[in-house]
Amino acid sequence: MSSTVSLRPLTRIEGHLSVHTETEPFNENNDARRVTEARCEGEMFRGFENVLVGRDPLDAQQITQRICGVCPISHGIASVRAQEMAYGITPNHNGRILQNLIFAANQLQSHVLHFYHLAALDFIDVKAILKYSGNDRTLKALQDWVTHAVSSNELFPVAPFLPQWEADYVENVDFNVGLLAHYVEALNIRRLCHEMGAVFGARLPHSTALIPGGCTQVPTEQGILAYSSRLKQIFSFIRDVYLSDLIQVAQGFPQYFKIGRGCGNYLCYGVFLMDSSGAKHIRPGAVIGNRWEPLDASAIREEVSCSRYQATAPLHPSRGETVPDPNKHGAYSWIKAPRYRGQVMEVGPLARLMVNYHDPDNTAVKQEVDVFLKKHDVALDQMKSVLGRHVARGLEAMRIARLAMQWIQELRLNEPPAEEFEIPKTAVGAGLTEAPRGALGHWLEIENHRIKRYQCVVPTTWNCSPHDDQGHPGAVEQALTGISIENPSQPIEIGRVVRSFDPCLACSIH
Ligand code: NFE
Ligand code: MG
Repeated sequence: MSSTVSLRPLTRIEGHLSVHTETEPFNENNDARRVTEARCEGEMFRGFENVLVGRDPLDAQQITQRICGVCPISHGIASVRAQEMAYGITPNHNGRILQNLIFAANQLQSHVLHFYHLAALDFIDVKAILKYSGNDRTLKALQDWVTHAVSSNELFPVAPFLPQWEADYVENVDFNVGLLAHYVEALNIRRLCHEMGAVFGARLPHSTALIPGGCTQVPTEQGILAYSSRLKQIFSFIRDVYLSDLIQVAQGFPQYFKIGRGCGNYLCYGVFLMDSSGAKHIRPGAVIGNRWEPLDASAIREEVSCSRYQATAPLHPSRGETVPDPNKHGAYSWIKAPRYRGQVMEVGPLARLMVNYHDPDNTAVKQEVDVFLKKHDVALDQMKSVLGRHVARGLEAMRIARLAMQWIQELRLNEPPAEEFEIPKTAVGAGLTEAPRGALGHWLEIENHRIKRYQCVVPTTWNCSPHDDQGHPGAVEQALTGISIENPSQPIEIGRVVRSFDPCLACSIH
């Protein structure tokens, strides 16, 4: 008889993800057992797509940002891209740069958040702080906190640090305490990212300044200084702290270059407009098997056979429907199942890396990745793993910070920050971009100057999708299948695999 191991909720924020795994039976010795099947369940319906129907299209970039507090700018950008197509405009010079700068700030915030605050505690032995003998005030405060909690058995007040699962942590006090110190420092870096985004975004996390065609804020010398001074600090944190912590974790847990491979297909819509032609710094494309192909957005379908929505044939998002059916027979999740040419696709930093690496016209990314892989003796194929996803995210943070340093110098004082537009009576538009967690699309239909249809297909919808009508499990479900669990009551392996995708359930169901 197989055993079931279920975790709910699984993520440290943006909750309501449950993961259920079937494993080979555990014997009396409790030997590690392989996962034979996995199911991702999104537990809550939200309904943003339906809330938008009948509204002024200009409400969309404000309302869709509320889908999530972690990646709001991605939704704002996807929405303004969809509207720009519908209105027949592209951002002017300043509009494009300002959007890129606000977006970069939010992407950097999200990558730092993910590594330190959502994932790192899977790899840190928090109780190592009890052996700390230095004088750092923050670490001493953390030590007092943990000492009190452990001695009084009151673990709740030290969440999210304790309680934590027993696992194969690295037995080195400096390793663990160093990561804890950076966990705290990263909180400050995220504050700087939010402040940096608010310089031109007016406020964060939900920017009021994003509009179709650009931004409502004009570039000023003070703004440029305020942005650059923060960017310099963030840049050096990523280069000197984040990347070196990533390498330490990779050296401490090398087995995770072999665990959590997943479906092996990668999709990227591309992000950060380079000019008015629509070309993007991170380029779009797909890799199926090891074969690269240009992106064909007409090949996207969402299907709902295992999702709690009224059954339809698989639909392109421009024709998509969201009709909840909570008691649908055979359905086990509120997440839909997007597919590309009928294939399960992984999205996110690893997908962007793979798609850009294999893109025949993009030798720069290949060179950069090859230098890293050679230096650390990692094969490209090993990147299809838990650690590969973390490494891809870190390398990308570095690339985005470098790009932002370029963009901030390209703003033109005394030029308008946005293109003008009129809302047509009838129009359609699609906004394809990359959120921190992967490919994000908004599809919009306008009738009588109002929104008639609004559909979002979101990164975690791709990654945490349930089985489809062909019986193919989603990307995270596939990454879990085949892993071994040492201890069914402390299934840290499941947490490490799933969190390497950085799931956001608020986004995935929207
Ligand atoms: Ni709510 Fe989001 C997802 C990202 S979508 S965090 O999935 O990144 O824009
Ligand atoms: Mg949707």
